[in-house]
Amino acid sequence: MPITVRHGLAYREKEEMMHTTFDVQGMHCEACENRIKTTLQTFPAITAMEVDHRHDRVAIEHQEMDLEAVATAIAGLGFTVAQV
Ligand SMILES: [Cu+2]
Repeated sequence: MPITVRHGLAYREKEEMMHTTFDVQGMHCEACENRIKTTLQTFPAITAMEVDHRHDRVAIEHQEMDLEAVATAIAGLGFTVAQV
């Protein structure tokens, strides 16, 4: 019997998560937060998120990814974004 080594899975488990925080101006309520959450969920590399309109903050936990694309997507909803 050949031994099957699941490289993909092993690699995923070892991969370090990265954390990025964006300063997002223009969120006023939970509905704004939810619009951003829905958009963030379209990025498979994002594994966790915290969207806080009270502190103008969007924090994500993610794998290697194009952060500029995330900023552009949030800006596309009508918010002003800066990476902290
Ligand atoms: Cu709102």
